[in-house]
Amino acid sequence: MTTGFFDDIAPIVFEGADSANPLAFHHYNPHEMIMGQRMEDHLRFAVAYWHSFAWEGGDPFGGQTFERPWYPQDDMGRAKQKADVAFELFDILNVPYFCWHDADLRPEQGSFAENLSTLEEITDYIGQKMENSKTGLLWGTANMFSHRRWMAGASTNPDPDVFAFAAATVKGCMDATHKLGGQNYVLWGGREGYETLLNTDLGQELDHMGRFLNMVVDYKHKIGFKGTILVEPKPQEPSKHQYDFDAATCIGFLRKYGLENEVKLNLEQGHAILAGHSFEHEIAVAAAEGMLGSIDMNRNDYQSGWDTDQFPNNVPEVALAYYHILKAGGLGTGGTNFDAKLRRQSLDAQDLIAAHVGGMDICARGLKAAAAMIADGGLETALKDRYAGWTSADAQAMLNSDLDSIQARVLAQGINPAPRSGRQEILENYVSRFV
Ligand code: XLS
Ligand code: NI
Ligand code: NI
Repeated sequence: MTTGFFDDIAPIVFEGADSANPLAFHHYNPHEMIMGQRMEDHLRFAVAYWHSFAWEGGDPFGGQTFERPWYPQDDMGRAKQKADVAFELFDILNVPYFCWHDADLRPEQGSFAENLSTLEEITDYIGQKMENSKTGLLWGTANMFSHRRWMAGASTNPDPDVFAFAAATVKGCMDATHKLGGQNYVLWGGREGYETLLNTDLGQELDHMGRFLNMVVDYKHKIGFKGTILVEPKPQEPSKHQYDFDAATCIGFLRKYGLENEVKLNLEQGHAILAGHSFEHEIAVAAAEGMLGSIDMNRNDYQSGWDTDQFPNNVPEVALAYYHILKAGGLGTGGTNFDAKLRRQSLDAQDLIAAHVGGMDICARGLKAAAAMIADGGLETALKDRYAGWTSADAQAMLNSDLDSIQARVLAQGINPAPRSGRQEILENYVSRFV
């Protein structure tokens, strides 16, 4: 028996690029082999519980626009009803994973003890549903940014009681993630930052955040959680300045606190843009350090300049992201999480399905284009050619010498570099052939 929320819409199937059916996959074919692996296993799609089921359609100027049978979300019976509907969506989409924050799953009832016990109850309920579903947990995380107690930070809060509350909360969320067989555990520090330095000891806050993350890693090992711990960079919003600004900043932070072999990055397309980067830049930075963990595939509105969390719709951008992911050897325990929400006028249950179907198709197109570029090898050949000088014995020896001897060699050999074209337009034209 279904909840009836989706009007008995049948599971979405692959119908091919020529189909005009809006509720069919045109490009996402889970079984199609790409570079020796099933498309489903490359992309590892996840539905974000918060945007799809907990967000009520508000914006800064207006409240709830959606009407859902599980609102208001302050009751355990309705939390279970929400879970029933969520698993119906997962089945309709045939997605391998979902992701949650504690606050998305359970009713908010106030005290820590109550919230912990309702989290345990709802995750037991979800665990039973997972036994009859193919959908697994990509990651769990704690919402330590919505409630007013977090307004000055969680692990970076000037009040040690908030630090304690945060540690207790993360323990509960890690336990629940472990219980549900989660593949990763995520920390995104929306309030780990500040509004003004006039009231902030930045150095002390960073030390507390580093210590906190070390405790998270210790606890992971203590309970035998095999998943990956991930941090998610974002430059600002909700904080004016966020400590986890971008991939490079997070990597420096992880190294400073001795976490470089324990923690990887969950990179979000929209956050990359907010930080003034492209998504592939963030992916390449993480990959260069062996810290590529997982991705949140949601775009911003390029005019508004904030994190609008829209489903992806730009194949060339998505293709370059997957190109760098494939080059890095894939997503590992990570996946492609749609940290994306409907527009607030998209009221219907069908809109929720169509949004995911479109996002999955765009990612499939991007992945196929990326794999085709790799198979063709044009970009790799151009790259090898551009760096070919470094294969010479003299060039390699230089990396192990010093300024004295390099200067002597420049004088002796009369070295006088001849600039070469970077061929950017030719390479951009090349990419266009594939997307
Ligand atoms: C917000 C973040 C958030 C994290 C999980 O901008 O993207 O949704 O992914 O807390
Ligand atoms: Ni985000
Ligand atoms: Ni995110």
